[in-house]
Amino acid sequence: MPFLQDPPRLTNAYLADPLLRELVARALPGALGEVEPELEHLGELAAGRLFAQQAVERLLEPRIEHWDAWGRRVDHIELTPLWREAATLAARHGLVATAYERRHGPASRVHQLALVHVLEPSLDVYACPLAMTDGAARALLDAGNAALVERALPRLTSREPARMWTSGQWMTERIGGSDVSLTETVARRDGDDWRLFGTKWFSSATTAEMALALARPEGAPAGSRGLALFYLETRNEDGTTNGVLVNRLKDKLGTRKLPTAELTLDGARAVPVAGLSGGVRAIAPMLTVTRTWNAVAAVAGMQRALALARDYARRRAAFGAPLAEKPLHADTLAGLEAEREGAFLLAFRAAALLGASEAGVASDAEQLALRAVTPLAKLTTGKQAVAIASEALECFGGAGYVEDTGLPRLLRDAQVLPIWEGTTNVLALDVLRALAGEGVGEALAAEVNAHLAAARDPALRPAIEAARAALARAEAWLAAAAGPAREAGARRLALTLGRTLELALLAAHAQWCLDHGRGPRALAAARRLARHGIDLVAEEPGAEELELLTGPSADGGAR
Ligand code: MFK
Repeated sequence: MPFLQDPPRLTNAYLADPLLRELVARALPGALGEVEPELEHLGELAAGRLFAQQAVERLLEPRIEHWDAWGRRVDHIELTPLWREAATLAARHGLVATAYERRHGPASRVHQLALVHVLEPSLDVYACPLAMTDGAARALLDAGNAALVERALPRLTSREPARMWTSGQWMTERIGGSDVSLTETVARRDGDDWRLFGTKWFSSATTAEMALALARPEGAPAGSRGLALFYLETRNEDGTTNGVLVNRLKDKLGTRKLPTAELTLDGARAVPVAGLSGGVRAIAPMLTVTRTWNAVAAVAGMQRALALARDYARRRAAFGAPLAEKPLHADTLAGLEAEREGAFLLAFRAAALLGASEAGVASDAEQLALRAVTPLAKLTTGKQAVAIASEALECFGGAGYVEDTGLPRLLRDAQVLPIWEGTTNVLALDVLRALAGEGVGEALAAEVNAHLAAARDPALRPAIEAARAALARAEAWLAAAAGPAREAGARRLALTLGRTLELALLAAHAQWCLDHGRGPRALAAARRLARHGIDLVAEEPGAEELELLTGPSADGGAR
């Protein structure tokens, strides 16, 4: 007997996302007539033709040809058709350019990333090369290297598909991973040029025309201070490779359309971006941008997963009624939506702060808060993205575990978000470092308090109280914790701060919705998020517990 079940369907990815529409209305009130038609157009494309094409291409993957028919090393990577179309769409719709044209001043980052939010879930992680491209543009501008800006920026921010370049971000090495201070790639002088020799172990989107790479100039000291940031183009003018050999493509859990490669740099001609040291400092602006994109990709993925799960709940009947009418299923979906709304507002707050900073209008406190909000947004939303994708798959029962529904991809592609661009723990330590900076903790607290102060409706009181209590506990912990306990608690602290800011943003947004006739949905989400719990600092274990759970006793004394 055939099993006939209506598959989940999508409707316009912009129009069917009230939270995104509210954000756009708040951030770009004077420009709605200009930005909304494009968002609606892309929303239609994302939910319609591109969504269908994703299903058709489900099994396609990029392929690498190392040699041409006549024995020349070419390392040609053939992308999937949807990725080729994504490159065209990205240029035409200014998915990078919008941030640099800055037609809407400080709100240009929100505008740009709203476009990304609508399209990315239908572009099979094409956000990866775009994030790095955007980050490279930012790093070159911040380094103030006029020659490189003049050469690369018009390409990186082009709206012409044939002219637009993408950039790689080459940091990770076999020995290094998160700890880039161990970088082995060396830069040797060759007349007026520099040449890079070494191996890059994870290079995402290897079809890029250029890359920013960390390398150690010959004779420079060990450690990260001895690293410099280099600019290189991957091909020579005649199309031959610039000393960049693609050894193989990675066989990854997800992001399967994204060609991630292991590279050998064998004399790649390169140019220092900002002198011959301080490479980590020089690449930090790129990380700020890519981590913001990561947070936006996380919330975009959550929205896609929940849109599918909600639609399916109306089509799928079990135990005598559509799932949407089953109290437990509806309660599950409501909890996921509340998490998504907090995460969404945090990701876009990071974007708004970045936009204000780039436009030169951020207050001193906003500038300081940005340093902490970026890693907080990246690490908090990355974890939520995996949890929500996992729950969303479960909403489909067995179908969520079956490949040709297209659903498992949602979980696989979410799982990269807490890993690349700094794992949760690496970013939690980054938050600790950021909070050690003068005024950063105060600026972050002021940020939380300002949003809470905007929330006046009495129904928001439990959410406000939960956020105030969590912030106070985090501040007390930070003032008291020292030594290994401080490091051990870094993740709990960071997730508490991330979730607290989410709740504060959601409370303020709920108030805006009430004030502007947008209804009580966000208020319900704020109340629900507060009940989920936002304070992980409270869960701090003792040192003895840590030893019992990770020491020899955890392996039955096997060590
Ligand atoms: C959908 C979106 C897709 C996104 C694209 C995906 C592409 C995927 C490609 C990758 O995964 S690339 C690899 C990603 N790898 C990482 O993100 C590295 C993770 N490790 C870290 O982030 C470490 O924290 C770090 C390497 C930065 C630590 O290095 P150090 O040298 O031990 O750091 P240190 O000494 O704290 O900082 C050196 C300088 O940089 C300092 O400035 P000063 O020299 O002026 O003192 C720091 O203040 C500055 N800095 C470090 N992190 C910063 C920063 N500045 C601003 N923001 C930061 N986050």
